[in-house]
Parts: sequence; C-alpha cells; structure tokens
Amino acid sequence: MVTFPGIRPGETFTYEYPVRQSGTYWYHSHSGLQEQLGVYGPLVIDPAEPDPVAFDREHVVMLSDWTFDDPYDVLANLKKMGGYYNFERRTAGDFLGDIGKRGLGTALGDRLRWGRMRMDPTDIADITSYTLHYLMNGMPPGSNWTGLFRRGERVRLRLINGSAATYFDVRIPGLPMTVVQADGQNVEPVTVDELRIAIAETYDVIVQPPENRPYTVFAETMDRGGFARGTLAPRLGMSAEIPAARPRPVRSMADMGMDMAGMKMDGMEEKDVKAMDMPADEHAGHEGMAAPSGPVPHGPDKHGPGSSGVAMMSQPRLDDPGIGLGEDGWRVLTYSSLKSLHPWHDTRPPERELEFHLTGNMERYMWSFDGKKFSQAPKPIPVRVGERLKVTLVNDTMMEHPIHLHGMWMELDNGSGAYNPRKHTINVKPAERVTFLATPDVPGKWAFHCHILYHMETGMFRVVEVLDDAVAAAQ
Ligand SMILES: [Cu+2]
Repeated sequence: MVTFPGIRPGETFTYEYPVRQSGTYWYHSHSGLQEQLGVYGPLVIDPAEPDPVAFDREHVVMLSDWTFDDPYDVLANLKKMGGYYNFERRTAGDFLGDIGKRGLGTALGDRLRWGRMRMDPTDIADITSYTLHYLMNGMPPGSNWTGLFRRGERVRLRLINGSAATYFDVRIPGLPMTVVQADGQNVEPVTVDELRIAIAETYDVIVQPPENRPYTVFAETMDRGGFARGTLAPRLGMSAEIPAARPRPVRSMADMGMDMAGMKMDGMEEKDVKAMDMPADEHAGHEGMAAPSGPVPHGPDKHGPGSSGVAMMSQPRLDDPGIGLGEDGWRVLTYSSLKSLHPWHDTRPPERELEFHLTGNMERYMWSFDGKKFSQAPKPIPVRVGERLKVTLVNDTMMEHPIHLHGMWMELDNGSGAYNPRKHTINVKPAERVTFLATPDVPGKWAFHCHILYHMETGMFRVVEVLDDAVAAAQ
C-alpha cells in the first residue's frame, strides 16, 4: 500500500512511466512472500546513447533461491527459532579446539560474549540449503544453464541477485571479470576474479574467453552451504570442473562490533576500551561522537527489545570484501573500488543528516530500523524535493543487510566525491557504518527496506515520504 494498492487476483495493471535511465535491473512482487515463489524477472534497458561498454554478446545471469516449502512455513520456523536452519552451531568440540588454540580465558570470554549477543558465530545465513535450492536463470546446478560464446568475444554478463535470502559469491575460474556496471549504473571498469552480489544488487561484467572450452559460472552461497552453477561454452552440452566448497566462515570480533584494533579516539585509554566491553545498555555516548573514518562506539541503546545485541563499535568496512572472502589469493571486488563512470551533478554539501540503525533480535526473529518494526507504525521519514541529504546506516546486528531505497538514488560515500557510485541497494556488513548522499527528486511515498525478504516481512521496513515544496509548506 505504499506506492500503489497492488494488483488484485485476476486484475491487469499497466505501468506507464518515462524511461529516464538505462542498465540492468529486475522487477519483483512486493506483496507478501511472493518473491520467494518466483514472481520476479530481469529488466534490461538499453541506453539511448551509444553504450560506453563494448561487447559482442550478452547473457542475463539471474541468481535466485527456491524452496519447495511454503515460504510462510519457513517464516514460522524462523520465528519459532532464529537459528532453525542453522545446523552449523558451534559444538563443545569446537570450544575445546578454541581452548587449545587460544587459551581458556580467551575462549571462555568469546563464548560469554556470543551468548550475551544472543547470536552464534556460525549465523551467516538465516535460511540455508536445508530448504533452499539455488538457481541460475531458474535452473538448478544439475540442469547446467549454458551461455554460448565464440573464442575471443567480449561477453557481457548481466548478473542479478533475485534471491529472497541468499548472498552469492560469483567467480568463473580461468576468466577474470571486468565490472562495468553496478545497480544499472556505469562504473569505471575494475577487473576482479570474484565478487559478492548482495540480494537485489546487479553487476554487469565483461569476460573474454581466450579458449574454445567450457568455463563454470560458479555462484557459491555466502555460508558455503550450496551453489548455483552454469557454464559459458562454445556449444551446448559442455561442462567444466565445479570448484570445491570453501570452509564455512565464522563471524569475527569485527562482525560483532568488538574489534578495538584501529581505534584512534583522542583521550581514550585502556579502561575506556574495557568499559565498552559490556552489555549495550550500560555504556554511553554516540551523540556528539564524530569519527566517521574509524570505529565509533555505540551510544546508550534506546532501541528496546527489538534490538538484542548492539555492536559496541561500528566502523566503515568498504575495503573489506566481506566474510569468507579475500583469503584466496585472487582479486575480490569491494565497495571502495566502485567509481562512477561519470560525475554526478549535485555536488552540494549535505544540508541535513539522518542516521538509522539496523536492528534485530535473531532469537525472536524480529528485524527493524531503530528498534521499531513496521507493524508498530513508525511515522514516514519526511524529506523534501531537492534537498541534499546525508544518510548514515549503522548496522547493530551481526547479519548483513542489503538496504534498498525506492524512488531516488543512493550515492554511496566511498570517498570518490562526485564519482561516488550510485546504488539502489547498499549491503551493510555487521557492525558497519555506511554513509550515502541523496537528492530526492520524485515526490511521493517510497519504500526503504532490507531486501532479505524475511527481514522486510518481519519489520525492517520504513516509508520515506518525499514532499514537494508546496506540500512541505502546508505541513
Ligand atoms: Cu536484513
């Protein structure tokens, strides 16, 4: 009911809108859990001007997840127990191993902290391969979706993550990928061997197969529990080796916002650092703390029961490719390497700053902004047409959240100034503090939400209301 009342069963609805942009996008139902049921598809808009990217052929590579269970049963299971689909919980044996490696005191301290956070270091994905199947263009790995090429051709792959709940790490062994577009917006080409694609993101990459042989397009899930797979090949019916699964990653102190390394806060002494190592409601001070380039301690937690474990320290992590990536000896895309191909026109300094905390309670499977679920009817966030906004997102949880904003672009502040990449979805890592700039230009009510379907459905959703001057004056 935010932008329009939806399409009733049997009804036909015709969308009409001016096309003011081009690039790789996708569309999906925003009603209930229909997205998990396959109500989505790719949406590619060719540019009116000559494309700055040269390529000989293109393939859409749409990644998704599928369950044979009723998505509402999946949600009910999660609400009964946040870790319902996590069979990787750490065992007593792991704990003994930790004692051997790190000593009893450290291992015990870690354990106690994890317990207090009501989180588990193996919580990487809410929903796993226990119920999910991972698809490439609608096909499971065994069906081997195949995209054709001729040797030496520049092949443009339009990667789209249309999953309800799955992050993928995409690589094509033997083929470097040159990223040329992110979320439909052209970026300065950057060549990598692997990239993480958060839910709802799109990346266009150029590959140039040097040999007449098949190459595996491998999209491993972030929790390493499964993969989607297809093949680029000179003809149908070919397949290449499928890489082995990498070890499942484990959450770190940085993920729980307890990484004190790199803290450079004036006048802060050892005892202050210790003081922060306590339950969230016992420490103080985010108002007035301005240290955006380094870790920032969280202030008194006013988010209520909707926020169980508050990251003590949040920090920018744009250089960090993300959990489980970066140790393989090959190049991995990071947000800090994304630069817009063209400068954006609005270079005014921000007139207004907003801050939102991404909050949640994994055990009770409640997700929210600032501790308030959408069902608690938080007021729309008012902004004005043409005003220059600076918005900071602080992830107080230990899960990644791909935050999506309808109705206007988010210029991810990665230090590139006028060349900051424009995105519609920004993945915010655990305990991360991310800033974007925006200039609202279309009046109306716009959804602002986590693109993990089950997080959105349980409350991580707000409405941003863009008021034009006349409306704003009347209020
Ligand atoms: Cu989320």
